[in-house]
Amino acid sequence: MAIKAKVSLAFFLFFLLSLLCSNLVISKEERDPEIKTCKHQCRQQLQYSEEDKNVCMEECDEYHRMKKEREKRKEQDQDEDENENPYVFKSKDFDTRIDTEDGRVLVLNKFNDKSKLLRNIENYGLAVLEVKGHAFVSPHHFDSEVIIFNVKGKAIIGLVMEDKTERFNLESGDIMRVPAGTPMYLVNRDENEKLFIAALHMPPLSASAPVNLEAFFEPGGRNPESVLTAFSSKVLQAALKTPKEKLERFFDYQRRERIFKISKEDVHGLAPKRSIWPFGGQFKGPFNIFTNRPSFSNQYGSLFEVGPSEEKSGLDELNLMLTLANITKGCMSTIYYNTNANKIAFVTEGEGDFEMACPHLKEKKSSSTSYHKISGRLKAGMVFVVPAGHPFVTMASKKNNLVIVCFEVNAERNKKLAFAGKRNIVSALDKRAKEVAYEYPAEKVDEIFERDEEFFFPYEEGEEEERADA
Ligand SMILES: *[C@@H]1O[C@H](CO)[C@@H](O)[C@H](O)[C@H]1NC(C)=O
Ligand SMILES: [Cu+2]
Repeated sequence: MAIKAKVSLAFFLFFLLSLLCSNLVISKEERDPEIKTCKHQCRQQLQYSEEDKNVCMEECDEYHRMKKEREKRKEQDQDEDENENPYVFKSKDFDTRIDTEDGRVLVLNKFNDKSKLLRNIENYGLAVLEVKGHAFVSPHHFDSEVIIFNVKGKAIIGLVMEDKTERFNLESGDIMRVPAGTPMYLVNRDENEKLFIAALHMPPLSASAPVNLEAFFEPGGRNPESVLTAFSSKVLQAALKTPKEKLERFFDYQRRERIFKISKEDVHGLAPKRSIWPFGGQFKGPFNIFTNRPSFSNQYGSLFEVGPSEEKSGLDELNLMLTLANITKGCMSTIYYNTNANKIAFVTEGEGDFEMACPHLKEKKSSSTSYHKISGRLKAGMVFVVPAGHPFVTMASKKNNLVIVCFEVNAERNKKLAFAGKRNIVSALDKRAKEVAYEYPAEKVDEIFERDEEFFFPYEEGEEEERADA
């Protein structure tokens, strides 16, 4: 009996304590100015009955709880990204800059914000455009060089010079350089197929500062705005030699979105005219990434490259290389690294996996290895970054080919050095050093690292997991 009484007393105390604690939590929340104002407003509603007021105050609590939860989740996400994988970017890492019924622009900017490890590419930014059939992207310019890669679809691009516009057709695989400050517009010239464009932004030549990917739109009025509406009315009247009323009427009339559908006739009217003058205009036209033979190609995949040495590509001054890797389903690229280039990789098709070794990230738990294994699941629309010198590998799923478009910055003198395959840096090591370093007969070392295939190999995806599941 005595024991029972003690137990129930303990229970009672515990109950009291927890009641006190929960009260403490509530009063802590009450101190939050936002929830206080919210509840205050509930009490002030004259038309509310007592019950209405209570419901209203409960809603304040609920809202506050949701907000706290959201904040907590956000923090957790950030922690995970920061600590484990600053090199892989998902859709939530993109900012939506333009979002209309007929198209949108997503931007990945400020690589340095995500991690100091990405400061080598802090001056670069990536934009992704999705434009619906027969839609028009209004004329705009950037204070950065823009290198366009037409991932999919058919486009017309118009580039404005001092006194006229040059137009070009863009096909899948086309690369086009838009010099800094050049006003441009785009058209999806197909009625049904969506147009996908990836655009790398980098500082104008001989400048070096982070780019911000903010567009200067020439057309527009007040909503959406034209860059001109930032000027005072007096200045505009004088500069355009137009009376105030006429100008206001004109700007008020401008209600078009940044991206909008246009008529078939307008699309045809915007088609580039065939030039009979063979020397072309001021701009270098598009250069297709599939023009040159692939640098590597076998049944397991192909790698296409266009770099600064290709004069016709427009990349000659930019120290930039564009590559497209098409990894056959169920296959992988070799483990390799870039000697000089930092790679900004954009997954355009399929899905797969990515692994990279990085000595800069510290393991949270103590571990015998100090090369942090970075890994990530890849999906179309994702971006991953591979700094120079970091060995990495990509694998395609069994279901689909994995297509990756890469912007490789600092590409001059860059080499891709592999750890496995016909040519690899381990086999290339001189015999004496190899035997000293590996403490193994040279032929045996070569046997491990060499194989007949080069660059792309077959890969058994997820075999271990499947066996474990079964
Ligand atoms: C990738 O390669 C396959 C053939 O293996 C081909 O059918 C497909 O069109 C290629 N994709 C791209 C984007 O080049
Ligand atoms: Cu690293």
